[in-house]
Amino acid sequence: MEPLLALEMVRVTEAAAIAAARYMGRGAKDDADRAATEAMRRTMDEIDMAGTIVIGEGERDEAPMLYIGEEVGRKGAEAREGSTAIDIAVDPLEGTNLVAHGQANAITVLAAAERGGLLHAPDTYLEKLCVGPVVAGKVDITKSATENCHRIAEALGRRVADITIVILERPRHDDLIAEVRAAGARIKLISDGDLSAAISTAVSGTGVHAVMGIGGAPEGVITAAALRCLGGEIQARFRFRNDEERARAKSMGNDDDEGRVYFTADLASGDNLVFAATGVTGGDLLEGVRFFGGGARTHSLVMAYHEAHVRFIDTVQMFDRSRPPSVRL
Ligand code: VTB
Repeated sequence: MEPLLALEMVRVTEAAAIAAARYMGRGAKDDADRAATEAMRRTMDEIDMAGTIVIGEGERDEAPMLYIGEEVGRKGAEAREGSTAIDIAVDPLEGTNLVAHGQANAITVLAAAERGGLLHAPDTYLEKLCVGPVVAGKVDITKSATENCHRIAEALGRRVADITIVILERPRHDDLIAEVRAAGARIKLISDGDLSAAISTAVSGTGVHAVMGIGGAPEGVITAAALRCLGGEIQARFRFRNDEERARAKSMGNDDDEGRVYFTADLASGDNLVFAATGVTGGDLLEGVRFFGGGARTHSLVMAYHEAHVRFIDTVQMFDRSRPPSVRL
């Protein structure tokens, strides 16, 4: 099922990217997010699968669609009985602010696996350390950022001064930023979007060697799915903002111990992992949506873990068959 599903899933992220890209620079992040979510929801129902959203836009009472527990896919109730159950984690628009301001690196993204193959992460924070395949297994989130900068540099055969760490620009990271600066590494501060940065660590040529710091937990699970497909690594620890979040984590079957380190396969354990992402605004990893008379062109990354294939997909979508645009190389 997996390779075929992966190719179907990319249609979902492509549709969401085209819908969201219409809002680029228009200062309306909620509209961009809604457009992406609606397109994702609509396209998912065209796929022959019995899917359940395990990471989505929120709880049933707070999100109109792609809420946690929502069933997606073309299969009706009866057909669902006999078909393979698929769990799906979506982030219809990672970087709503980036799109609203016309800035780089916004993506639409999802991960899927057999039932139970993705951690049901609550909407809280995770402290993350993400690296690519060459560095995987050589870092340790329980050690200092300084120590990890040295380990990353050593694994890559570089000087610390020649590695780049991505960190979300937030007051909570002031100490981390100061420490990484003192260690001598280069830093790329981002306003949003640690998920695409994390994937970039595992794709050489992006110039990103690690992601450090605290970001969203749901996105951490999707990050894990991508890094597992690419042979990279995420190490993570829950960082709850309050007791309510801690209780919620527990009720969802998670360990509420902030000391526990989750590794890549703890967050995305499935063997039939599928990952798809499409660029909305151009960035380090993917090109953004380019509109032209009669169509749009999208750039996506699609992976199936078992199949061990990583595909970059360049798609031209024609909006009007009666007036097809000329397709360019
Ligand atoms: C955002 C977003 C990240 O985490 O920062 C969010 O840009 C949480 O941080 O990509 P804030 O609450 O401080 O904004 C991510 O969504 C994903 O991990």
